[in-house]
Amino acid sequence: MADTVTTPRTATKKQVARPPLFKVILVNDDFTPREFVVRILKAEFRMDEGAASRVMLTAHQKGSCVVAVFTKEIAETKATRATEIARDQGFPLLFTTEPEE
Ligand code: TYC
Repeated sequence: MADTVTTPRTATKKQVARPPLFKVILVNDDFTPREFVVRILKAEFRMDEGAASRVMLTAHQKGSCVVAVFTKEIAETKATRATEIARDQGFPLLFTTEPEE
């Protein structure tokens, strides 16, 4: 009896904890200069000129554009910070966040 070995009937799979991700979204407006949008994307989201210009143009033409994806707190911090920098310069530029499906 002491030697009885049992094998589990169900396979257990290791769950890797993956935090939910949030998108930072650039919202278009009619007032913020294109060059300023590109400058903020480069400075706050470490994008190069080409990537920043493409994201800016997509938001300009479609109304909004996903900038990047982060964990919740980082996405919110970056969106708030970038929006505040624009406010400080007198522009209504807005960055928002939303959960990734
Ligand atoms: N639409 C602005 C303009 O024509 C430029 C702009 C682009 C503003 C993207 C915001 O998220 C934005 N000057």
